[in-house]
Amino acid sequence: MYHPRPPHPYAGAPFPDRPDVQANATPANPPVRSLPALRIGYACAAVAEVLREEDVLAVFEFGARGATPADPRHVHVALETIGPAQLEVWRGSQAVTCGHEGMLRWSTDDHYLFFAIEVDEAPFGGPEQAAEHAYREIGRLLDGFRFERGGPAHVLRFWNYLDAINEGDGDDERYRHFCSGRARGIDSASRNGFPAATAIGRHDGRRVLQVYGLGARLAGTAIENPRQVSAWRYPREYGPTPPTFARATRTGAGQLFVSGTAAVIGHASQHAGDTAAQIEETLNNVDVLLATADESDVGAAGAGLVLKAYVRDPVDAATVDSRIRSRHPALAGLLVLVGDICRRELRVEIDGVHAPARVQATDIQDHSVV
Ligand code: 3EB
Repeated sequence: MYHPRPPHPYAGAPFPDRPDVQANATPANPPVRSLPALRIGYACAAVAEVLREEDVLAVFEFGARGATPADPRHVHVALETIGPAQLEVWRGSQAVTCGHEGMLRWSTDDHYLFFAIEVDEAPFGGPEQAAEHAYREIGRLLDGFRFERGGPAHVLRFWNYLDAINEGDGDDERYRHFCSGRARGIDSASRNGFPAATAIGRHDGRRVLQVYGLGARLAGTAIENPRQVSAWRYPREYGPTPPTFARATRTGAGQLFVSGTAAVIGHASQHAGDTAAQIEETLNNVDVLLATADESDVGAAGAGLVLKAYVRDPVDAATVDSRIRSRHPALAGLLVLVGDICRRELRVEIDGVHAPARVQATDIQDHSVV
């Protein structure tokens, strides 16, 4: 369907299924071959209260203003919310330990590893070097990390937030600089291929690159979208270094992390400037991705889907919210944030996670904060 193009350095980057290698399995510590689901939901609550619960792996506080976090599990993302300030809460399945390691914060329930880093761009001279540094630091954490029950952490998912993502023309756009630095720094964090990702622009004027992500005891499997050229194969017109992410990651728990998805078909943006048409196209892309990933039980209603939508212009928030809810009335959660998408003509992007019914029944619904 798409024209062949010269191989890119990342062309064919494999994401092989790795058997779960559990180095120190003993009769007292038998190998655990399955992964409990990560419980993800949104809440309107006080951060301090949520952090008191011992299974909380991470709390993301969205909103223009937020406290400077002290607890390593607390991240403030300065994207405006529509309505009251909102929290996203990740819960593990047993008591969490956490700490700081240089500029990094991390937490683990011994199944999952959460990590976050904020890098001030100024000392690095811009988003490119800041991104390279952020990803190298994450790589160093991963290289040194072992779960107590054995084995390294495999990255499943990254989120990236930077100020003024579309500033600068052509190859000087800050997003393109970010992509170049990320590609150089991401080695240790992408041994099995690229994880799913999101990259969104903030409007807070703080030139601080924020990267956070999730690793797990079991490697994930990358899934690409047949309607879209793989991002790491984007042609030169989108910048000197293609974005290094997979369209989705299937986790060892059976959950599906969906990358930031926009109205891109092949490699081209569709419906420039038309939010209503872009949101339908974006939802079509998500549907095709879910079908490709064999999420047969998601159904048209979107049961088990927890989504986030990013709108460039707050004026579009209500339309986006209602279009998503009418396509997926059984949605488990939706948060609409104001943020810039990495191509200027794109007005909306969606990401999220789907938990199959089997996973929800045992792990999610009992504890969900939605
Ligand atoms: C796209 O399809 C839209 O650079 O990490 C989506 C998800 C997008 C992740 C990234 C970019 C990224 O290309 C943009």
